[in-house]
Amino acid sequence: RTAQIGVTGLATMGSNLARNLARRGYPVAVHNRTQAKTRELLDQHGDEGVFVEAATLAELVAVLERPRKIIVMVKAGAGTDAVLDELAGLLEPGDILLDGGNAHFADTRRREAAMREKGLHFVGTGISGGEEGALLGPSIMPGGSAEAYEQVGPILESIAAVVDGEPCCVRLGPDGAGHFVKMVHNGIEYADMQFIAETYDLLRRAAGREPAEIAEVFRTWNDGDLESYLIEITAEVLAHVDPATGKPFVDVVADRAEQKGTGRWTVREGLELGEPVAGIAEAVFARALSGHVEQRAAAANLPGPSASPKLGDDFVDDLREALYGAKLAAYAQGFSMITEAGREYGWDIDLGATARIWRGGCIIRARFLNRITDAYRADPDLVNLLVDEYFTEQIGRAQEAWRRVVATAAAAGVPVPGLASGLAYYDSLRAERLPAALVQGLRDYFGAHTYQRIDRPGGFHTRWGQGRDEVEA
Ligand code: NBP
Repeated sequence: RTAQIGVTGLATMGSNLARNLARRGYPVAVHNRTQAKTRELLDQHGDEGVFVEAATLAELVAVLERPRKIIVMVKAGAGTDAVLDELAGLLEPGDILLDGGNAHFADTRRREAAMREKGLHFVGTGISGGEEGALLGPSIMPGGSAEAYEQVGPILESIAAVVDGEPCCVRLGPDGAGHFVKMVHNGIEYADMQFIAETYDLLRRAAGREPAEIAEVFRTWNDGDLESYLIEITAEVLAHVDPATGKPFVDVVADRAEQKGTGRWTVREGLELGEPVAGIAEAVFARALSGHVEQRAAAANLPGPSASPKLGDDFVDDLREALYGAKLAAYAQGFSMITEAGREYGWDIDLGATARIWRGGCIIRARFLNRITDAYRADPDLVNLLVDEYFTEQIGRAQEAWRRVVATAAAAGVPVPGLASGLAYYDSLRAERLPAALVQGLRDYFGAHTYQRIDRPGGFHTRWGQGRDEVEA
């Protein structure tokens, strides 16, 4: 028996992707290092389509139609390299390998180059949507040659989520482009969750509302501009009551947020590229701080504000605006970072298409992504999302309320690093003059690092210790 496509690595993601393919009518060859998992998949779901069992990678290669197409869905890192090395020895020029794991884009660039040397195509593919997405339709972010995409694109598009008749899958660019975009997607996911958490905290601690009431607030917000998967599940989680204790679930969960690392990758890469992804960074730092149990316990008695601020009547509406404003700022930061990476690595990523394929299947799926697509369609060279006419109007409308929220949070002693940092980004962007001029002056004073002037070209240095005359550098 032959199969049209193969999947190796049949843990949660791989087995669900294989089932998705089989259900769409593709005969799919399945392989897993531990064969018991392959058996289990076939026993439980073998009737959902045509599966061809492969006991070894050599068997997997043997049963595939040419050019062979194999999706590698193993744990990212050394496991991926091991599987790719073995497969490279078995495949023939023109065959296509897809890595659907959460690979770092630099690894993807390295692997793509190595496979290309061997005449093989390598498509580094970001896949978002978790277990359910993999089975029912994820958001798929492939990067690789146009030639390879011609072969695998139609298959990927047919198993992806669909929004308004369009598949949430598009070729984003060569080599690491797909995994880069997936990384930024995850970074934005971190930021989104942090803003939501801060908003909850303000409703809880500054406004004194109970989790069940706050769930209602989020449910209402999900009908407006904020409509998104994360807002929807926030209402679900907040409304949940712990069956063991009868307490709100959110009150019995340890308040230490963990991370697998893609948020950290985004921030590290933002630093390398000189991109101010502050919203994502604050989200990563907030998780890190939450885990500092010992320091938090030691600091628990540090003084806070002596009186609670009086909340305006529209506090809840203000919070909605602040959350929306911060979210827009974080997306602007993420898209700017993708643009800059495109310049650095020679990709030409279509930002409108990026927003379009995030509308369904993935964790940050949201209604307003349509607007981002529109913005980049209207002007593919938009320098920053916030200067698009629609978003200027939106963030302009939100900013007064956003300021009130950040001020109230500071007065109440409730930390809002994400909301505050987003506002600082907004105000920095729009500032006519930044105090960076003073920083330049200081750098020139202590280190003769030179500066540029606003009135003539060239580099200059002031002889601070010797009469303060200015010389050309
Ligand atoms: P895991 O990340 O838990 O990986 C388990 C799979 O990797 C098993 O099939 C395992 O085989 C195989 N494997 C390992 Br571990 N080392 C191997 C090696 N040296 N050689 C061959 N196979 C090896 O699975 P997952 O949660 O399904 O995720 C798969 C990929 O998808 C990961 O890169 C993950 O980051 C990414 N991803 C996950 C999600 C999600 O929601 N879980 C979402 C999006 C992307 P065995 O059965 O023999 O141990």
